[in-house]
Parts: sequence; C-alpha cells; structure tokens
Amino acid sequence: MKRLQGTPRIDGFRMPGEFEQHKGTYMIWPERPDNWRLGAKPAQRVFAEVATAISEFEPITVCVSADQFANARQMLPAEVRVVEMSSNDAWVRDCGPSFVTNGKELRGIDWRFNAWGGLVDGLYFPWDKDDAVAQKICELEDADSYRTGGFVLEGGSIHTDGDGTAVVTEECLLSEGRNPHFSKEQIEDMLCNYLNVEKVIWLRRGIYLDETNGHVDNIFCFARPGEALLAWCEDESDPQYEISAENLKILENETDARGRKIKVHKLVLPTPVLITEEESGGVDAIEGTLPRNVGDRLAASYVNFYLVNGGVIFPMFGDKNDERARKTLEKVFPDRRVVGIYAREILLGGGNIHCITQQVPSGGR
Ligand code: KQY
Repeated sequence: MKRLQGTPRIDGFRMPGEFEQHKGTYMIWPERPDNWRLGAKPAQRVFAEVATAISEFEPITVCVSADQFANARQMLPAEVRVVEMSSNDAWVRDCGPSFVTNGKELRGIDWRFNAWGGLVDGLYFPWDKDDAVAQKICELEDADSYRTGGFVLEGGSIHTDGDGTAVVTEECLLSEGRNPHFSKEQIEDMLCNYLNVEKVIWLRRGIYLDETNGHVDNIFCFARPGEALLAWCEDESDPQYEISAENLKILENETDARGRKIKVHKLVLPTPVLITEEESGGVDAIEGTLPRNVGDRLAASYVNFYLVNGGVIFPMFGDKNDERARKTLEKVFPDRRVVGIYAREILLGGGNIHCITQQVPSGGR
C-alpha cells in the first residue's frame, strides 16, 4: 500500500466518530511480563473476554507475536481472526492507525509513536515494533497511509465527533516528551489537517496520575455530535475533583465546530483503585519500564468504554459505582446493548478497554 503525501483535509477524508458504524476492530495480544503480572496470563484471559464480547457485535482481529500465536489461537473463539504481528506491548489504540474515510475509501494516519513520551517520560524502551504496527494494520485493511514525519501522537490522546470537532488535553499534547518543538497553534494545525476538523477543544488535564500524561480517552467521550460523557468525581477532597470540575467548566463555555453547546453527562468514577502487594509482586522488574509499586493509584475510569456496532463494552472494577456506570451508559445509549467486563487486569497494565481496541470505520473499499 502507498505512503501518501498531502493531508486528509486536502484529500477530503475525515476521522469518523467512534459511535459511527464500524467495519471491525483490532486488538493486540498482551505478553510482556514487566507490564502484565504473572507472565500476562490473567490479562490474556480478560483480553480474550473483551475480544469475544466484541465478536458478538462486529468482526475482530487480534494481532499476536509468533511466540504467542498458538496460545492466543486456542484462547480465542473461532470468530476472532488471529494474525501474526510483532509489537512491544498491547495498546493498539495508541500505536495503531487512526482511520479516515471519504465514505468510499479508507486511509490510515500513521502517527509517530514513542511510548508516551520517548526518552523524557516514556513508559518503556524500545518502542520500534509498536511504531511499525499502524502501517502493518493499514496493509491488512488495504488502506494507503499518511506518515506524520516527526509528529508524535497516540490514538487515545485524540477524540472526534466526526462532525468537525476534536477534543484533546493540554497535559498530554503539550507534554515535553512528544512534540516539544511545536507550539500549541502548530499542534492544533496538525490536528485540523490530519483529522479534518475545524475546531479543537482543549481540556486541561486527564485522569489523576494517568501514566499517558492524561489521555483524553480516559476522561471524555462523544456519545454523538453535541452530546458527551465526562469522568466525574464526587469527593471534593480527591485531586480528581478539581480536574473534572475544571474540564466541565471548559466544556460548558465552549461550542463545537457547528456552534452547538455540548450536553455533558457525568460518568461517576470508581473509588480509587490501588495496586495490592500480590499484584505488584507478580510483575517482573525491568529497567526502563514503569514499575508497579504497592499502593500506587491507577487511573481507573468508566469513560474507557468501547463503542461497537449496536453495543457498549465498559470496564468494571468490582466497585459500588459499576452498576451506576451501567445505568448512565444505558441512559445515554438507549439503542445499544451495554456489556460490562471485569477489567482490573487491564487497568494493572496502565489502561483499559478503549486503550486496547482500535476501530476500522465502515466506508472502506
Ligand atoms: O493508552 C493507554 N492507557 C496505555 C498505557 C500504556 C501503559 C504501558 N504500561
């Protein structure tokens, strides 16, 4: 497949909203023992549950290393397509392509990936295999791609309504480890040209202590144009309270690209989730990888749900707010089946269901 010059905007391609119809979903199989406890066995069981749940709604492909291929194949149902692909870890939202379409043809944006901050504050080294994932998925999808040169970005750090608006956080996109030579205006230009949006809404910060430097996909999500969910904290003594309140204020004072006020639904967070001694003890310590220490607070959020055709797959934490989250999602998405998956094992690796999925929109050739 070709590498394209120019930009999606010039070529008339746009990034759809996740709530739009999908052709399918990609995931990557977890295996590295310095991020996933107990040789990634508990995480693999949850990844298999997520893939199985997605397969009930739309086609799904799981990318797996050569070493893990046989194991993944036997853990996943036959409906799930399994392909061999190398990677450094399992976060396809971030290293996979962001797809754009003109309604007839699909193309990918292959951002440069540097493990959430490169040598400044990245989460592991090296990341070269991850950086090659987007082009490989584009090959499987028969999609030409735009390579963004030195511009670093992860799919979880952007969110669009498919109708001219993108939402990001300053904490992430202005972080030192990504594009320190770009001004805020230059970053905004890149987003407008590659996602083909006219307006970028800048939230301030993401979820408290999110190791991605505050990815937007853990705190904010469009349900449809003009309507969104925001991760919400009710405990005024918690540092998250101020972060969520600040973002709400920004959203209340904004309009989207079409001039609409955005209706915001509060999705109340679980009570803080901390790493236990047993969980910490199961992770191999390797220099250069973020350690998993006892008592560390994880960036748990129900906003890390994934929208599939006709469904919503959301993470549960065994928390009193799990059922409350389900009710909020059922209210906001009355036409979708809401499926909860106990996802603490994904959280222990540093993300959740949205971070381990990447959609291929419909509208490809
Ligand atoms: O998008 C994400 N939340 C991924 C985080 C990666 C964590 C690596 N340990």
